[in-house]
Amino acid sequence: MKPLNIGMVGYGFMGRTHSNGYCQAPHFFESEYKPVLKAVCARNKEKAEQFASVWGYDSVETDWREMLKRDDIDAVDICTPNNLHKEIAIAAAEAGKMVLCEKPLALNQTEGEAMCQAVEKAGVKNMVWYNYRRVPAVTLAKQLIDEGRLGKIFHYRANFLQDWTINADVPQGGAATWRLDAEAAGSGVTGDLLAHCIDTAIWLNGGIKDVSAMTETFVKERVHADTGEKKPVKIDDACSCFCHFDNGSLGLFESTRYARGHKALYTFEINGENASIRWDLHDLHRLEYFDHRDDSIVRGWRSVHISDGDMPYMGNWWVPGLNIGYEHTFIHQVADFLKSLETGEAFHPSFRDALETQKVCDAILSSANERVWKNV
Ligand code: 4PW
Repeated sequence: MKPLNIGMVGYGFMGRTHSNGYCQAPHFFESEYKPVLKAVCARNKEKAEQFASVWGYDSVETDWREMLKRDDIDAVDICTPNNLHKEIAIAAAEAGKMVLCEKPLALNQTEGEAMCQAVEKAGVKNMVWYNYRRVPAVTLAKQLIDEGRLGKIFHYRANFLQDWTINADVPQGGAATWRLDAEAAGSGVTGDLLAHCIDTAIWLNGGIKDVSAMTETFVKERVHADTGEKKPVKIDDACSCFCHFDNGSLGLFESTRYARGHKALYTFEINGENASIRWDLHDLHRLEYFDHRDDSIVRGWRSVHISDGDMPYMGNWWVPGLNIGYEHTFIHQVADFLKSLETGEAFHPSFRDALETQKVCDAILSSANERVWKNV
């Protein structure tokens, strides 16, 4: 087996999901390549060492630039806050490393474009961790749409709802809450949550032409974890948006962290002339399907349980009837990336694919600011 030596920058929640993906993929998916956890990099050495010992990383670095100098690192995985993606990704590409970057790709389109140019100029493999593409039910949705089962698509609607920032005492900044700090995150729910909906939508239903959006920041000031001072909140707490897709269908999206009762409710529904599908992250192993061509006496919404071996990815898991979950999306992403190294086929989503989502997010934010429709 050929080793794929991983150097990870950052060690938070996403560091754990990715590390688990690297560890598990070779146990369930055959490949010439095997990820090797070579180094984890973080400014706090003690925490990095603790992380390294839990996940089995061989070594620890405290400066990512030093890690990039190492010959024993093939791929750099960026799990830092969003404001560090660009600098690390470009330097990693220039050092000839593959670059695996957490979503969203960048703080904005300009940064994203520079990152795309860097990986393309260096000719290094790259990917962005939009993991929901690899929920088996979502991959099945892609298959059904590509087979033409839905027919012409009229509507695409998606929501990503959470409720963890309703309390005004939640700080901005800091290790756990950098997502509320515009300097670190770039935007709020648009880049953090809606970006997932947009990525999936573009993958399933094609490009987005234009958008009309509104955003709101419900809690206007929060203590900054670094300084203890109250500061204006500059991220969007909620975002609602209409769009036109290139294929003529209409899109409707909503993301918020103020939907009491919802912790991570990602849902979408797609309506075509022949059939509709809908999916819900809280019941992620099912795809709801309605086909108008069914005999009228048995026509209705079917709840397809994704477990048989002929369903996407499922032949590699347990026996029919048994569920898999959220962490498996990252395992699938690693497995597909390893496969793309083996076959030379393009991997999705690449930096270039993720730039399309970035462009839509930028257009959404400027539409909301200027209160006008924006072309993407
Ligand atoms: O990327 C997203 C995160 O930032 C995730 O998919 C869910 O929402 C879980 O945490 C946040």
